[in-house]
Amino acid sequence: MAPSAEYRVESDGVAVITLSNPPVNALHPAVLKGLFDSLRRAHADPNVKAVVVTGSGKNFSAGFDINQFQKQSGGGGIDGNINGAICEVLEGGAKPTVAAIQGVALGGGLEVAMGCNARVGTPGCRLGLPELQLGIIPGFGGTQRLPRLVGLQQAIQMMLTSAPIGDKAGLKAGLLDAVVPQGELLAAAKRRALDIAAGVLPRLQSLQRTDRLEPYGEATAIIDFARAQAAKRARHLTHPQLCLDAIQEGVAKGGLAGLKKEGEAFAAAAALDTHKALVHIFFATRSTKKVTGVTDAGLKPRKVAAVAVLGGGLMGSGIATALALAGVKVLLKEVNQQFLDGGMSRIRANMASRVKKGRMSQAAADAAMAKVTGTLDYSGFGGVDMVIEAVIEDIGLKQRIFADLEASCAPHAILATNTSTIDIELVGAKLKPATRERVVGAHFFSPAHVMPLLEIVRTRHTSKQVLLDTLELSSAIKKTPVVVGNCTGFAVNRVFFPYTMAACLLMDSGVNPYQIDAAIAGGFGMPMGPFRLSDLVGSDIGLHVGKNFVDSFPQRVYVSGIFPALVEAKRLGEKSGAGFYKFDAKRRPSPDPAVEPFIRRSVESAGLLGKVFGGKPPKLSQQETIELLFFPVVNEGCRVIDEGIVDKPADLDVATVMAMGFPPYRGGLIFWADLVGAKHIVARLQQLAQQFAPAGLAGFFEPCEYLKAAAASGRRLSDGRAGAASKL
Ligand code: T1G
Repeated sequence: MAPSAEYRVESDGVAVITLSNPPVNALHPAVLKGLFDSLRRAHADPNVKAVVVTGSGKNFSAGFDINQFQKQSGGGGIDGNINGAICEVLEGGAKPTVAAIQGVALGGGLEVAMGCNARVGTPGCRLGLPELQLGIIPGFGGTQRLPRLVGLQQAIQMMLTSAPIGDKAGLKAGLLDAVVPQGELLAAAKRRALDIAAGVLPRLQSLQRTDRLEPYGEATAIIDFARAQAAKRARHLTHPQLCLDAIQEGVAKGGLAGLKKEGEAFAAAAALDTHKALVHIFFATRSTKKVTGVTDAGLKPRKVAAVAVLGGGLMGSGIATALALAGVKVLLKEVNQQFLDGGMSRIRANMASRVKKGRMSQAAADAAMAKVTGTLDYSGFGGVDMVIEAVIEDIGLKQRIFADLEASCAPHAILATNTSTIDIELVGAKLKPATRERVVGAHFFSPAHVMPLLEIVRTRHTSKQVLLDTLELSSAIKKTPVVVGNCTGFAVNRVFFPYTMAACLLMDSGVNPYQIDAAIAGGFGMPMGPFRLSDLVGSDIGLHVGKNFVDSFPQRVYVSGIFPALVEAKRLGEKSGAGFYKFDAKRRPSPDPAVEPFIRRSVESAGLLGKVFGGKPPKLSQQETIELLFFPVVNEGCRVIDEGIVDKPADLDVATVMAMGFPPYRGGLIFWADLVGAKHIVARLQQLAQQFAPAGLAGFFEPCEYLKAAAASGRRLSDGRAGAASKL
């Protein structure tokens, strides 16, 4: 159905304009034009007394059509004139207007609704201005109208967090004038519109209102506080400040001046790379579900209603929690009663923590908990659609378990392993060929009920149906899936192994690890630096996982002496109270002088200072530190693309953002690398390879063929392996 705004005049004299662009009625230019033309018709028609604007299907509107941003640079060709005029006409045109809101009214959708003289919502509707999440600011007057409807405090909160509010909060805040059941929505909106037309109810214009705005002094203090908060939370981002500029102008000089400023600030934000990066992430996150040769193969996904989880440790209980929260029946198996009790209480604790944080009610937690049944044997396994094995990383044990599963499960059941270090082909190696088709990796990230990514690892044998069903499950449990090929570390851990290694190499060259952390966290925008991350993960785990990469890719690893030394001294990180940092009772980190001797010994045994730097520790700028750590990561990312481990480069962007906290406003690893430019990355890697060659470490930096080819041809890294068949 072509995007449009449908127009009809009903017998009571109300013109109903329906925004129509399924599934979310995004405001495509044709919808906006249709809305504008319909408003003109309504105003010109003497039989029309009032206007109701609504959306087709389940939603009012999710705002401006984000696809337009990718098609046209600099704000997607938003036509300030027509859009400004729409809200002006809605607000102050010849006939009163009421918005009838079901489902979402987001961004430009809410702005259209706020242009109306009143708003009627339905239970469950969601109202918000999430533009900042896309690196822009509200552009249809939202920066001016929302503060005038709900007050600055709440308006700024809604804009800076991008979080929508529901019908109850909307009613309380004054954003909605009434909430009625879905079946009565149109009638209630029409009645209100006619009442306004008849003068029974006042015709309010949001932009003129002053009753909800805080007094000037208070308003200025709120804006100043918000500026400081935004700068602290996202110091690399300028668009939140641009949004506040527009709000401030409106407070100081009135709504019309504010609208003008909003237009300028919008254009400034839309020109930034941040905006392009965040729009890229918006679509990339939704496209990971589309996998070449799998989701386009004409198969139907089967519902996974019951899942057995093997192992109630940290991972197993987290996975069971995620499943139960989504209403999936869970059978948790452990080897003895004590371990089973431990697993069940971990799940209970996960639920309790969500209740405590106000993220769910006690009743919902109880209902989710009731989905989980414990067991010590395989007797119930015949009734499950899927098994997720999350036991210790021991190949012999896993092979025995998979043989048991082959015997106990139904022939359709998916047999998944949550291993992060073992070759999945080996896990299924002893099974019958038909069973091997049902073996897949389901790699969750810890804590599994919180982290948003699920790596689905296919082997050469995994069937398309099994992949499709696992994709379906990931949607059901609200995880973003990436389907990846089977290799050491799969996509995420493999791409990031050079990161910690490069950090150690720099530390072993005499650079202070806290300085490295500061460059990567505060400087680049990762949630934490590599040494702080190592303390979170545990140096013992890091050592164990690192060994896999050393075995698999010996020609391009750096092995530091620091990890074995820390593990031997039981400095495991946060869990033991000290690693690179020391931790207080509340697990807050601070630099630890006690780690210095370990670092000194590691620097001495590495010998890099002498071999590479002539005895003088290097003085690296923040930018050089970032490049030294991330360019080897980009290099490995390019190998992963070239080997067909990911379906498309954008999958790697989503995976690095969701699993590693790569700053989304940089667009993910490969998008960022394209902004930096393959040419520069190759030149720098070659220079580093040469510099570290005397220490036998040229291989750690040597750029791969894919990267070099892109640098030579000017192709973007995100273009993928042109013409090459997927090796997945
Ligand atoms: N434009 C275009 N397509 C959109 C869209 C939009 N605004 N919102 C969603 N879609 C597509 C999405 O790509 C997917 O497509 C399908 O709809 C279902 O979405 C002037 C400039 C509405 C809460 O930021 O938050 O207004 O993958 O898979 O989980 O100030 O989508 O099926 O092909 O996400 O039920 C501001 C963004 C725009 C809202 C639904 N608006 N959307 O979530 O399904 S800028 C937003 C969402 C703006 C003005 C400014 C969510 C959702 P496909 P979905 P969902």
